[in-house]
Amino acid sequence: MRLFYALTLGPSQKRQMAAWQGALEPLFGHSRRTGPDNFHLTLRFLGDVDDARLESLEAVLWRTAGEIRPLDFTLDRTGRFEKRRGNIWYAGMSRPPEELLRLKRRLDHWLSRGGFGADTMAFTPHVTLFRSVREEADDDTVRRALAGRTVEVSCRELVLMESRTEDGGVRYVPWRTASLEGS
Ligand code: 3AM
Repeated sequence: MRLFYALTLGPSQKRQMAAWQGALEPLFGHSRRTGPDNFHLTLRFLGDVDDARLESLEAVLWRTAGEIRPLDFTLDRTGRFEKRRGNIWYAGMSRPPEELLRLKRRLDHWLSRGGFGADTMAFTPHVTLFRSVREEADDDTVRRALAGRTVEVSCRELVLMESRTEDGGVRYVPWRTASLEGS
């Protein structure tokens, strides 16, 4: 099973992300939008996992969620990751809350204790909007198109998500979900 840990967005936040895509799409050449149900914030990508390790990953989910309080963040900017086959554009945050950074640290801690190693990638909390962007507008044009929109997100759950390839597309489906219950 192909898995990753993530925070998910509610229906209203997903609609607002789709509105960001609507505002930005005319500025880009050919690109691929994240599907309306697939918006999420990845905390740690695992890749294909053997069945024998699923129980440990579930234990990491419960342990981490038990330590972290429900958290809020504001998506208030866009950013991009440069990729050879076309850039990724995302919604990001100017000020990631401390509890989100702590969540990432504790998740990595328990994964490392469980023998899954350290994360090799720097943590840039983001919600992907577009992939394979080859022609893009300059930052000012993008900012103007978004006209100061922000999206408030409240997270109450940590999700171990399955990435499924279906009919040529990818669908993200929660496999296990744990309430954030830290105090
Ligand atoms: O949160 P985003 O959409 O940026 O890009 C993939 C997606 O992240 C990322 O994991 C999330 C769910 O698929 N991903 C896919 N393959 C990856 C890899 N080999 C990867 N992240 C790191 N390494």
